[in-house]
Amino acid sequence: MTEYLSIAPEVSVALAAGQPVVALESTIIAQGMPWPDNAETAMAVADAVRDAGATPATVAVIDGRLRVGLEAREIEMLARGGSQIRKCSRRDLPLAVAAGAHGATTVAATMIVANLAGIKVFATGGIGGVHRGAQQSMDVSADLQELARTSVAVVCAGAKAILDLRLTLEYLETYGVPVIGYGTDVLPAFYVRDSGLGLDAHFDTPAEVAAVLQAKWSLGLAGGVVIANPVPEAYALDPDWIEQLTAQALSEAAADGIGGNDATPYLLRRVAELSNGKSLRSNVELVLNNARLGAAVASALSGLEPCG
Ligand code: PSU
Ligand code: MN
Repeated sequence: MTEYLSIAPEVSVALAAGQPVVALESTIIAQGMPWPDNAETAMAVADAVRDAGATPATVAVIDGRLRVGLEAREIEMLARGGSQIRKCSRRDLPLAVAAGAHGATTVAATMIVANLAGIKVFATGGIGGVHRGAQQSMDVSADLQELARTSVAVVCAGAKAILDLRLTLEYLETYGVPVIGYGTDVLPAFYVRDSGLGLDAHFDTPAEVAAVLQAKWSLGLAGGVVIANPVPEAYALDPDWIEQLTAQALSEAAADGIGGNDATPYLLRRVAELSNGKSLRSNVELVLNNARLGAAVASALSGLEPCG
């Protein structure tokens, strides 16, 4: 495995010392935001993790190697490459590795690599989910299967309303993935704090969240946990307005025949354009907010007995 995996010295030192580490994904850099906001955000997110007392570990495939902890120039390369960089979910990892290519890792692929490195907490913007119309298209993000099997906690602002959030929660329930509201009783919907869908757990401190992770993995219940952290009030957007823009982006995607791997990046980009960048501002702030919570949860977890 070390033939394929390389962990940055700073990250391996922290892991060996039992210090908190937070994994970060790279699809959000290459496909999730436009240049140069993507590069600036990636750096700011790593700084936010550091300021909160943990070590950031951005995950990507670089020249065919699974990398945990990137240098600034590598983050910039992925950010400039944008959609030219291969978006890597579970199925794509071996292809990118064997080809010696670069790849931006999704939530699913980042969980896989974080787990290989021994990192338990991962912070991002939003997870993939069951797409609207999945009854016909069968478009269900591989992120959900990964959450079912790989023991990494994912801090996110819920999932975008470009998805069918009710079906996404059903899927997670079926596969035994706890969805915890942080400071909320309802699933946040990315730019919006309240999707209207209730959750079964609500915690207000990182220590309570860490106790759930500890209990789950100590019990041998493999798989992830979704820690749903609403976008800060000041950056939340109007739900009706965002819904309208989302509906327009979805119908344009259908008209352009966009599907599969390209669906999520297309919809993200279109909603950002239609909102004159307001959605991007909100996106940046919610990712920073998740990075801070990720660092706090990783710190709380590092104070507990090793589990799983
Ligand atoms: N949601 C966002 N921004 C993103 C993504 C999701 O708000 O950048 C990315 C994440 O990397 C997620 C991926 O894992 O899209 C899901 O893609 P798909 O639906 O193709 O699995
Ligand atoms: Mn998909």
